[in-house]
Amino acid sequence: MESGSGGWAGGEACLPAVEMALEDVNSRHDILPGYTLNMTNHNSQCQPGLAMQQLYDFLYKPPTKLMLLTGCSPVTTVIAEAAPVWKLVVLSYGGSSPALSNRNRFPTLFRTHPSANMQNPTRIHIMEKFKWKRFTILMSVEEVFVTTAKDLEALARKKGIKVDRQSFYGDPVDAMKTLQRQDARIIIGLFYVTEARKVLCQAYHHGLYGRRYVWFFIGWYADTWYIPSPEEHLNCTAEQMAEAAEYHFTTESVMLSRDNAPAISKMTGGQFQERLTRHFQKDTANVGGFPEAPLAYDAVWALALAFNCTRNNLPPSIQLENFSYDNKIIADTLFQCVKNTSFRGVSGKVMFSDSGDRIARTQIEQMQGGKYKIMGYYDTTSGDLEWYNKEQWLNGRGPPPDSTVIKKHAMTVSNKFYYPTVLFAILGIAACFVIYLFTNKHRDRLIILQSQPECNNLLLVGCSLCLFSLFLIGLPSDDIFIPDSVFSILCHARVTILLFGFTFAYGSMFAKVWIVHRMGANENQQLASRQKDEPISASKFYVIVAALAAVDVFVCAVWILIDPLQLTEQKFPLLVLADSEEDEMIMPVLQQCQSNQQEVWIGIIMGFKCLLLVFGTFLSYETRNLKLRFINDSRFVGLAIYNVAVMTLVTAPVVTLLIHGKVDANFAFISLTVLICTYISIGLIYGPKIRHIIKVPPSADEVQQNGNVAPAAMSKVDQKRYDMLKKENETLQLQIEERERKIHECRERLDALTNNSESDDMNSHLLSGNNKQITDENMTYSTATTLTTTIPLIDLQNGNHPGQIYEHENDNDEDDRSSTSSDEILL
Ligand code: ABU
Repeated sequence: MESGSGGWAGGEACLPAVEMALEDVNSRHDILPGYTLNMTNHNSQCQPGLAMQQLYDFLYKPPTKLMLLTGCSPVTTVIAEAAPVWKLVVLSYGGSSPALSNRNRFPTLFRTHPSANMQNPTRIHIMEKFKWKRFTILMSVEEVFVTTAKDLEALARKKGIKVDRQSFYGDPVDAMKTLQRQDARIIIGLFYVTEARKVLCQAYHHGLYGRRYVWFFIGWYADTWYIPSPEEHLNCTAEQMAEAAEYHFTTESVMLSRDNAPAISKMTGGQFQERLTRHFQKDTANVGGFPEAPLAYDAVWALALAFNCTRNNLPPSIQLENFSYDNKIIADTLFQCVKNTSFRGVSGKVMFSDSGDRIARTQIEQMQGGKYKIMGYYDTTSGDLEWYNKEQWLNGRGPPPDSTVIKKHAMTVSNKFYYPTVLFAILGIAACFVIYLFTNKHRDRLIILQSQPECNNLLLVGCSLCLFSLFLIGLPSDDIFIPDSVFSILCHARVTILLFGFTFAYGSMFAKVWIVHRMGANENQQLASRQKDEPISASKFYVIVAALAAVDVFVCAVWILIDPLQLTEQKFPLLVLADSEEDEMIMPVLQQCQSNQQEVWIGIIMGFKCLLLVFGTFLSYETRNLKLRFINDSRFVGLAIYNVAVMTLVTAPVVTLLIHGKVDANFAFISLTVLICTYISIGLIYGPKIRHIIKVPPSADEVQQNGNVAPAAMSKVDQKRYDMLKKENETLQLQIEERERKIHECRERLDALTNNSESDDMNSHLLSGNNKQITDENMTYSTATTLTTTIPLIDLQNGNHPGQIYEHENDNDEDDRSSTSSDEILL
């Protein structure tokens, strides 16, 4: 009845209770009149081997025994398995093992002790009450606990609660380490009290106690069970054990009737306890088996009533004292009588189910300040929990979580990046809109007319789309949450909008350099030079942009249809919150748009765009000196293409390879690229036009239309050269006028000389010496036929070639000199 190296030391209180019951029964004349019940007892120390040896001695020594009374589960198990051999009924007051409910294995067993399974619904109910969805069972490898754990696990699974199980035999150190590794927080301990102390001590040393942990122990330990006894040599002091034991819960079947109505023994539960307490000199809280003593007392009453019933039900020829270990009649009658037992005991109503189990309520207690306080009762039959709301938690904050709370933290674009980007994007879109209105208003101006305004409008649309895509690329931001259900739509929207924006913006510029290049590269130079001045249909540009957009439409459609983008979460290492006392950790999660074959799709799109960028850059370089009248901004377009190509070809690998996973850096890089590309492109294409429209009045355009040079269509360099040559031309004109004046004077003087009646010889001599020097008043004149300077003439009338300069070289040809007068050359 007492525990040996482990087990349950219930005999300490149960033996006096049994003796009390025998005394009470034997004093009753209405029960077994003429008989006196005797008991022979042995202390099996809860060791099955010792118990079996004692059983053999016990049975083979006279007198013949009529019934067996057993204590703890391991002993009850072996005794109850063997007892049918001797046709003996076994009544257990201390066996709680659920395995004992197996009628096939233990055909003659009854018990006044409720099954340990009885507490499992209570445990599950408490888990639900405190919203714990996970717990761990720590158990000693004994059948009583293994079967209890199995039942508990099955119940938990039905309720969707996750259960881990750890078992140990003797030393719990390894199991405790595993609990620590598994991050167990709610732990249900199933073991005898000796192991319970070892577990508590290890819990103290492993830090598995306190605010984060909740322990559930079996409720039938003595109240001061956690105080270590010197002979156990635990490596923990009583204070440490008390500290670790604080706020643990216990569950145990109610074993003492709280009813005021007296039991069959004419005592109430309370009166029984008072009477029993008088047997002990020490505090009953520390007496082994004191809680189970009413069960032992009632077991004797049940036994006595069953004998009484058997005596009354046996045929007149058979007496109880005729019982032998092969007497089936008496054995069967006794079995039926025990089975039909029903009386009010000091432990409550005593009756047995078909499997021989006792039905009882469960009491839940919590240790608060070193004392057990009743928290409530659970009625297994009705499923009702009577809860007094007296539970306490360390630090006064409600129940702890059942595991480390891992809070997902979506890595979003921070506001300090998102809002400035949005602001610039809005400004950019507004600028596009204003520019469209402005150019549309001045659509009749030559500088607009000759710049392919339809194509430029596509640029504005494309830039606006690119800028708008930044709103979506920056989501989710710190302030803007995107529900998972719409994330996929967001993924597709931002990819397609950016893609089409790029195609419209870049495509419109690409179309211009392409057409300029085509015309410049035309083998028929005459046709090429004629085409230079011919208007170009907008449809040519539309076709090129539409072709590029068609590729996008095709790729996007196939992508979305066969391998759509989905929300995926990339998880990063857990972070501990520095200022959190609660059991919380942060898991950074990067929400991404991902396809199964993401790399393939990115490769196709990026490859195509890269080719376009490189090809566009090549065309821009090739056409840098070519100019078409009706694509008057081709040089600026070329510059914009260089800019877009460089920015994009740098950004794409940086974003995809180097800063992948860094949300802010990624967004900043993309948005800067988009903003710079769009702002610069718009600036280059529209800046000069707007400046010209503002500075040059429309009337100036008319003059140019009539054939003059259109300065606005020239580059700055051309304009300078034009101004310089114009000045030079004016200077030369003045010089010519001066020389003409002097020639005129010479002629006049010559005429005067002729008229002065000089001889004819003299006259003829003078007139034939065209190349000879004429000296007059210390001055020397030479004729204009000696002019050898290269004179640039600017065809001011040929307005079809703005800034075009023709160089006309007058070489010193003798033939020309003889046939052409100086006047003709200068004109
Ligand atoms: N209440 C004591 C149970 C002991 C045992 O089942 O072994």
